[in-house]
Amino acid sequence: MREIPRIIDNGNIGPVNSTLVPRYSGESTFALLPRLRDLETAGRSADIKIVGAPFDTGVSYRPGARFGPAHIRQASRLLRPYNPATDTSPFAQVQVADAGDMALNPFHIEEAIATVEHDALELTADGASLLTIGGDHTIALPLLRAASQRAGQPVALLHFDAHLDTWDTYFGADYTHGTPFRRAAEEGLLDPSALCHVGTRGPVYSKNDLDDDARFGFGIITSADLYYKGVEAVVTILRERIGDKPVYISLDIDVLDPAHAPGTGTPEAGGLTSRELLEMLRGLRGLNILGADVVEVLPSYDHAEVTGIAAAHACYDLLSLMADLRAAK
Ligand SMILES: [Mn+2]
Repeated sequence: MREIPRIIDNGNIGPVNSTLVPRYSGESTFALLPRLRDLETAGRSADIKIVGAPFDTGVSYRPGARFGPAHIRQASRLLRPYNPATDTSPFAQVQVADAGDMALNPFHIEEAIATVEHDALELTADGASLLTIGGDHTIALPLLRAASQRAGQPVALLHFDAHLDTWDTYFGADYTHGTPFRRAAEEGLLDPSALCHVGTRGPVYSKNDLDDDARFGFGIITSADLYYKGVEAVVTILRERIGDKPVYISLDIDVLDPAHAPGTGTPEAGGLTSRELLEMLRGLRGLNILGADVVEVLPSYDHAEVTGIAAAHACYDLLSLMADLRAAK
């Protein structure tokens, strides 16, 4: 068999050239990008790494996010190298690679959390930026541990989600997909002056949930706020809140309305459109983004790749922001 031709632009090895090889064939890496191990075998490194975290032992309702990374990669085959919305070519600006999946113990949450933290630190030890595809939201805690350790300070957090994820425990368990940001606040990983949830909605257990959340320092832009204020005004609020602080972005796909993301673990009516989400992400250009994750994609409840495609495109716009930031430095 002949060698797979790739797009090489600005000296960076990019996706498989889909004008020569059909994009539905071959290995399923994110956006048909090269594998990290192939680059390393060739003596190269990557500026941005995409890694899968197939893990869903922390879920409280529908399971299945362990299959999210493979599903998002499959749905990402249609992504192309130039992003007209930002007028950038992320895979040419910097070297981007798919690092494969972390090997996470499905029977031991604490061990899996420790593995995510370890692997995230190892993947970023050479200064690379990391985009993690989940997996359930439990993984945000070890990813924040790694991000704040690397930053050497508590970090700002932009959290796109239908839910607060600052609950205390479920069934006495501290580490679940509904509790990562309370644990992160308790561990001092977060800068309380620069935290914001975006897209929250739906009922909570009691008003105390909101009081606790505010005590940790979170601001809230609800899904309804976005509807009434509009994307541009919300982006302005978020940019003012974050400023130039190092920020981590955690994106639960259930921030989208179930019409735009049916394949998720705890769906809530009244959510964002994928257009609103992508436009908000594009508005964050220039922020000092340390890393990001996209979580809670469940292929078992998805159909027509609706959720997978939305997640793949959110990843692409996050990568565009991260590549542009690194290229500007
Ligand atoms: Mn969540």
